[in-house]
Amino acid sequence: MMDNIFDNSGRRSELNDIQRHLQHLQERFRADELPEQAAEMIDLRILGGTKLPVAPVPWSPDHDDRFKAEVGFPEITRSQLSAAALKAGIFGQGGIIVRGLMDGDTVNNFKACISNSLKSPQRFSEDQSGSESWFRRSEYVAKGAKGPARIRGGDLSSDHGSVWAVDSPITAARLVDFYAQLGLREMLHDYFNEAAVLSVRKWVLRSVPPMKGGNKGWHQDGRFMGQNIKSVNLWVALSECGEGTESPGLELVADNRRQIHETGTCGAWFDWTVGPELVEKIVQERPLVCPHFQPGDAIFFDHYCLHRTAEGPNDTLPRFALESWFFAESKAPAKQQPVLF
Ligand SMILES: O=C(O)CCC(=O)C(=O)O
Ligand SMILES: [Fe+2]
Repeated sequence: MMDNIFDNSGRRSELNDIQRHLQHLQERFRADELPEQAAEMIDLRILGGTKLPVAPVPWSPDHDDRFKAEVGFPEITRSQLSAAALKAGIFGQGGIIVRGLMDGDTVNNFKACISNSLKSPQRFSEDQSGSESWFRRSEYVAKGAKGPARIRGGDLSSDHGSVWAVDSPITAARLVDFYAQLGLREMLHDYFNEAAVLSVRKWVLRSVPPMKGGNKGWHQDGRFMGQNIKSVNLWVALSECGEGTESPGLELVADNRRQIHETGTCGAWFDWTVGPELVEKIVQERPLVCPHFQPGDAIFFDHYCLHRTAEGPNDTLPRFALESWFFAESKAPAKQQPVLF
């Protein structure tokens, strides 16, 4: 079927056909919530991601600098969110916190989605292409792709870990609905001056266990995604976490500079992480923050933001979160496998 319905010439019209078909499927899914519909959409989203236009699009990082008086990340509410606020937040201050981006029912729904996906027997099975509702590996995901990195030490328990959103088609379809309610497609189109896409590898459902005394690497996602991209990460806390809580939050440097720091030196654990001694130097000049997030609070940042999972020494509770990296379609990193949304 997939080969014959798209008999137009040119990438753009092919892409438009896929988008139209996806919209139709998404509407049906909203009514029926059938796993097969969700799975078919994932296939089409990844297939569509191979047809993206590559012609450069004019773009400027100019913004109105509305947050210039702030130290650290500015904070706004959901109703204040706009492309202009995002641009001033990310380019002016290195990121922007949005309080109450997701309501309580939606938070609980996605927490259940993550638990169900983590516990799905199919996640642990050799053949992951079956029709189980909560975990299904699309045939369009690059062969041999292993899924998100495991907790250090290779922990494969079902209570925590990460799952690619594309491996949980129902969750992915519900997330796309959530983005639609936010008006994110239009907002990101304004931000990038072109359509936005997601990706297989950087669209992640997370349940981070409390690891007293653990230590996750400081990193900039641009270090491994490349810098010739345009990105926005929407990270949503589904659990109360961060400073003053008992759940692992996020530590971030509020820094608007566009530079990738040296990695693999200054005491770094991995070749892609920034060593703690270098981070110590950087935070003498730029604020280090570990925001206190309520469930449903979110932060937007891009591939230059230096951050890590914050392992509090007194953590006792897991933390659920959604990580959605969006890319401008003409500058999406092919290695991450772009995905339409
Ligand atoms: O959720 C976390 O702890 C890590 C998130 C992260 O590194 C990211 O969103 O890029
Ligand atoms: Fe990251």
